[in-house]
Amino acid sequence: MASPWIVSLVLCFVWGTWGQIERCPGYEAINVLEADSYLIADLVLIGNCSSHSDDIENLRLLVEYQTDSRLHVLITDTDYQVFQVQEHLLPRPKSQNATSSSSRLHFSYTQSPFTFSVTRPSTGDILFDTADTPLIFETQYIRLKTRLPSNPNIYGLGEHSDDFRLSTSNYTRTLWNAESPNIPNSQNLYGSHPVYFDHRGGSGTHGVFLLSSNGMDIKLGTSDQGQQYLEYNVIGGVFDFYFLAGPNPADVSKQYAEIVGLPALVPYWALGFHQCKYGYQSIDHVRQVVDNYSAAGIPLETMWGDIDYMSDRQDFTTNASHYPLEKVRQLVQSLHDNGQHYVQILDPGILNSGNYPTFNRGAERDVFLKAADGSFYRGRQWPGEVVWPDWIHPNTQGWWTDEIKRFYDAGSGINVDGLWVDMNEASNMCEHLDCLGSSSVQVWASRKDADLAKRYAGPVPFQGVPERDLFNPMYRIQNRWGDISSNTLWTNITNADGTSQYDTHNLYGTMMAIATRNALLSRNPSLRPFVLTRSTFAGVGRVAAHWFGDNASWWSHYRTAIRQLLSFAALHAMPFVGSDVCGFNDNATEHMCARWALLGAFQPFYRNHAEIHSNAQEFYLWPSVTQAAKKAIDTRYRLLDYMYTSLWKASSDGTPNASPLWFFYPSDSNTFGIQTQWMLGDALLISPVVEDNSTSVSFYLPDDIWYDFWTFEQKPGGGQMHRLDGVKWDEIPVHIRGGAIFAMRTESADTTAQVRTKNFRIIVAPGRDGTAQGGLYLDDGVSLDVGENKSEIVFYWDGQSFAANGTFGFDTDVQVERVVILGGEGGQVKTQEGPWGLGGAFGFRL
Ligand SMILES: *[C@@H]1O[C@H](CO)[C@@H](O)[C@H](O)[C@H]1NC(C)=O
Ligand SMILES: *[C@@H]1O[C@H](CO)[C@@H](O)[C@H](O)[C@H]1NC(C)=O
Ligand SMILES: *[C@@H]1O[C@H](CO)[C@@H](O)[C@H](O)[C@H]1NC(C)=O
Ligand SMILES: *[C@@H]1O[C@H](CO)[C@@H](O)[C@H](O)[C@H]1NC(C)=O
Ligand SMILES: *[C@@H]1O[C@H](CO)[C@@H](O)[C@H](O)[C@H]1NC(C)=O
Ligand SMILES: *[C@@H]1O[C@H](CO)[C@@H](O)[C@H](O)[C@H]1NC(C)=O
Ligand SMILES: *[C@@H]1O[C@H](CO)[C@@H](O)[C@H](O)[C@H]1NC(C)=O
Ligand SMILES: *[C@@H]1O[C@H](CO)[C@@H](O)[C@H](O)[C@H]1NC(C)=O
Ligand SMILES: *[C@@H]1O[C@H](CO)[C@@H](O)[C@H](O)[C@H]1NC(C)=O
Ligand SMILES: *[C@@H]1O[C@H](CO)[C@@H](O)[C@H](O)[C@H]1NC(C)=O
Ligand SMILES: CC(=O)N[C@H]1CO[C@H](CO)[C@@H](O)[C@@H]1O
Repeated sequence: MASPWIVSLVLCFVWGTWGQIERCPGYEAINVLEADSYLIADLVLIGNCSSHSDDIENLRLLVEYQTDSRLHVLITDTDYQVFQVQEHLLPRPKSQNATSSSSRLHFSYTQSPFTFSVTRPSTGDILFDTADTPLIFETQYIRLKTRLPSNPNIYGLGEHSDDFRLSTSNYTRTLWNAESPNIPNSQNLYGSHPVYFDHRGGSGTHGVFLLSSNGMDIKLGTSDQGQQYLEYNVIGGVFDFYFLAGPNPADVSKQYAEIVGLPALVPYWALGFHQCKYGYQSIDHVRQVVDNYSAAGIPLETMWGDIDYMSDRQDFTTNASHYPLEKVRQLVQSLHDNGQHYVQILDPGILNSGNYPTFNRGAERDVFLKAADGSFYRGRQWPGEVVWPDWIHPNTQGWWTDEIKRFYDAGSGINVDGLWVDMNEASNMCEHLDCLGSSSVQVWASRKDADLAKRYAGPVPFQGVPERDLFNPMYRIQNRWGDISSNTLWTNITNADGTSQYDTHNLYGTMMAIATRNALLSRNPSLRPFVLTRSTFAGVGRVAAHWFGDNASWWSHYRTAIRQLLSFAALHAMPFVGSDVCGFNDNATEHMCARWALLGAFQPFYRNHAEIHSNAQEFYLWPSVTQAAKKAIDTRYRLLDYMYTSLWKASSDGTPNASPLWFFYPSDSNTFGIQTQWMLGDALLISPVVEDNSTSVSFYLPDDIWYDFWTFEQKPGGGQMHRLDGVKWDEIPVHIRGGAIFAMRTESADTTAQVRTKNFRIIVAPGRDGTAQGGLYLDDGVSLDVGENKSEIVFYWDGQSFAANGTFGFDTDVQVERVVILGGEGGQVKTQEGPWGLGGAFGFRL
């Protein structure tokens, strides 16, 4: 805890700086060199600023027209000392050398003080403009402020639990990955994604990505002059901006994925229903849950193991009395025999004990972070006093891979199908900075002489400016835990490449996810890995899925799940996400759990999970929830290939698999604030009941043709709100967008493997012009590289004729049984009976 005099000292500094910061004169651009595809200049400090730390006097500006829709603006120090995210953690896209004349974005600048703007030449819109405030670029504080239109539509800057359309009045988004029980509003949560979408209705949508892992406050507000703004206040790093031209919302999503990487395609089985609980105290308990799901007739695809399975909560161990290895192996074998799956949790904190083999092997390979005296830096996590993997150390991947291969060996260990990495913000149960007093715990010193001077011998570019105050930077971001080192790793701890937690904190969880994916690949090179991570950073979708952390069994968090889905899937290139269904903390109630079972079925990742102190909340425990879950899973499983197709599309070009209505109706301002409905893929609009215990729902249908998913009837009244009363506990309104075609299995099954043997029917939903189109992607669902063994089928309906063409490389006996065409006269449905094989193009004329 900070003592009172520290608090007043800090206030003093803050007051002291505000006046000063207004006087900061900024930089002058000199030596400007302009070419067709780039612009470079030197930026020289005009006069002292030193608002929160030392000025960096000489900067370099690089502007690249990388593609016609991507403009890169990079402002660095000329010495290249300032930290930049390691290339291997976020490989940068290469410039395609577009030209300023062909680009959809135009860069212009003023020379002194240097400010810049980005415009959209086709409309003349000013998208970004720093004219009002000079740049500040110090060793521990960088600031840049852009004008926004009045009443702007800004989205993104996750992870947060706030409104999807961000508040722009005196609103701060702090990005600093943190343990976040009950995911509070207006605070920094588990992940950092410094990208926002600025949607300007009919005139286009653009995106702005600041590639920085440093802690920051992004402030949205209105100046005294009435000018709406967005201001970056970052405690280090460089200004590395990517401006994305859109102009359609989904174009921005794709352009963003081009930078941070396309998301990984998950295995098909991951779309099944998952069950987990912290507090399954024995393997027999787990077995009962599996059996009870089966007895209730609710398909269970994957059983999860939270930290209960471990011995004293240590990774790579089992509790000998309650989870004996042989019994765990038997359970996994029987799950596999039934076509079901098993996933276990791992935490980064490694018990600091010479009696713990995982620790010893790590110590041998010197993979743990070090304190100033060369001993292992210690903290507290579930097992007690722990040390922390330095994911950047060259030996760490090998150690982690070996641990995973040994413990999860198919022949002698637990043959998991995927891994779940938790607590990787990193969450340190040492709340206060001095919680590990040297007197109270025995220090197990490093076996190696840590020759830090040799190990960190520089100079290495981007390592971070030396001699910063890595512990108490003067600019205090609004971290929910106070000091930036609270409840996590000390920010002055150094990584093996000489960088420090101060700069890499927000990458820790992503590094663990990458290492875990690599380990799974090494364990089984031909299979698509499945990794679920709590902590995230921009681009982590390349390697992992994410759930929205430790929410609670509250109606408010049921609603939050929709906003978080919209943010991750549509804006952050992370398609495989979902909330803990029925809520993690606190006790679920029957009606809430029934509604959540339905809501979760239409989100990509579908897992019921509860905390140890919460009552059990398996779907089978209440009759109404059983009924809702059966119906939900039945529907989901028949739509599984539709969902898989949209995940495949996301992984091939970044098209979002779930999105807000304004992605489809960008000119309809009624849609801009909607955060209780979502488009799943390009055909289905999901509009769940959202009020507590309610059986009514109000939802919006944009001005278009819509069909009721459950009855196939055309729904009149596009362009207005609809109210539905008497929505039963096993009902959820779903509508089909006119103009879409999608495939559904004719029946569901107990497992996703069985679903894959069922035939299809194809639903054609003609739009206003009478036509429709859609697609279906098929492959074996598990191979990392399917080669040509895949089908990418496109469906067309022109009003009279149906055609299915594309590629048909996936060998299958499954057929299309029939094609159903909606929207006939008087609401009639026309059905054309097949069957047609899926080995080649087919079609018919009505
Ligand atoms: C900033 O102030 C320091 C100390 O007051 C001085 O040495 C330095 O020359 C100043 N720099 C500029 C660019 O004015
Ligand atoms: C773009 O230009 C740079 C510098 O001239 C060159 O090294 C690079 O290969 C070019 N890239 C492409 C895709 O043309
Ligand atoms: C802005 O928000 C901060 C923190 O939430 C609050 O202290 C401050 O009074 C607010 N300022 C205005 C002008 O509302
Ligand atoms: C499973 O069902 C049996 C029989 O209804 C019940 O006694 C048992 O408590 C249930 N176990 C779990 C973990 O749900
Ligand atoms: C094994 O699990 C039981 C039940 O949760 C627990 O009481 C016991 O402490 C655990 N033993 C170890 C070594 O973790
Ligand atoms: C980090 O700062 C703390 C507090 O000042 C200090 O005790 C510790 O030695 C520092 N650690 C390193 C690695 O510099
Ligand atoms: C959950 O229910 C249990 C038993 O019914 C009760 O002991 C516990 O206090 C409840 N938890 C909360 C947060 O209400
Ligand atoms: C919803 O129902 C639960 C019991 O199922 C009750 O405890 C809660 O107070 C109700 N909430 C509202 C807002 O009526
Ligand atoms: C595709 O299928 C063929 C025939 O089954 C097989 O020989 C080939 O190895 C497969 N290719 C890949 C990349 O899996
Ligand atoms: C598929 O069929 C449509 C409509 O008949 C046609 O426009 C399109 O060119 C075809 N594509 C391929 C790859 O054959
Ligand atoms: C396990 C866990 O995260 N529990 C937390 C739930 O939320 C409450 C309130 O924020 C915390 O006190 C618990 O630690």
